[in-house]
Amino acid sequence: MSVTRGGILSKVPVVFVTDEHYVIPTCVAITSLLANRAPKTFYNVFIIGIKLSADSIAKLDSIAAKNFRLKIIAMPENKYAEYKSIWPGFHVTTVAMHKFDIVNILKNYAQVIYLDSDIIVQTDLSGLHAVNLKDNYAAAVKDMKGTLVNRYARKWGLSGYFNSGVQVLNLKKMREDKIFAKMMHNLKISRPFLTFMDQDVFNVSFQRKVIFLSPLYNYMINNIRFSLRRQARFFNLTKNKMRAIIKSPAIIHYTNSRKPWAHYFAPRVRVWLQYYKLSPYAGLPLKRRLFTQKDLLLIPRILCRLGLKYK
Ligand SMILES: [Mn+2]
Repeated sequence: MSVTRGGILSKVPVVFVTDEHYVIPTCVAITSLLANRAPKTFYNVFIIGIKLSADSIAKLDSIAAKNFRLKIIAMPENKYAEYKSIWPGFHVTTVAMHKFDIVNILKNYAQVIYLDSDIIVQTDLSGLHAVNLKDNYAAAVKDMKGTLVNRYARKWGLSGYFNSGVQVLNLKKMREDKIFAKMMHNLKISRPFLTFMDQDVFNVSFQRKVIFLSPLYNYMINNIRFSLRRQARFFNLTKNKMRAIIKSPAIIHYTNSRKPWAHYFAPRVRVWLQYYKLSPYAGLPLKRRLFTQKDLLLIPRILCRLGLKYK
């Protein structure tokens, strides 16, 4: 453990997985992580990078801060080709495969925080990293839309269904119980039914060995579709507590299709832009759209409502 003049540093390993497509949000997420940490937190950030361009690598490497180390782990192409030859018709996204593979890639680590790239961190995460996982595989937040709308918990026969975008992973226990092999097996047998594939595989493979965290640590933008009362009830919190979390979550997760880097009008777009302006991409214009594909489909319906068009 490193010792500094101010005392002992708490080392927090954080893992991201990104391809070229998600480099900008990854940089912005890291920028927010560093902007909001405690003075004694040392972030050891690992980027599992899939086919990143030289410019993207340079941008990631240009993020510099005290008590911070960033390591890009460039993954070889066709790493999972063997699975393709074993199972005909095998198809999963490469990013998802690398998420399962964290347990093997970071083989010297016992416990890490995994973060999706579509997030903003608003607090220090050493407290989250210190969660005692005991013999659970992970700590994560329940996915409200996935549970109530998509009914994934019922579909997979689970008592709880978590979102895989923010997870404290017990890599040690996962290795002991050969979870990677289990994940590959579940991927194979459940493939025809999967609609939300990598999150389902995490849920089915971990079964009930998961600690459910407060929504503070993964406030999913999708939850704004539910009333305050319903959110409070789902997470077993008082309305006041729930309101405080919605107002200022430790982690904002942009789970909806309107991503702030791609759309002018998106929930919590301003907070995302604030960190974008502090990131290595500041000054480079984003390619944002006014409408999503879904919005365009709504136009005829809106015109009908206004009496401007008849069915
Ligand atoms: Mn996500």
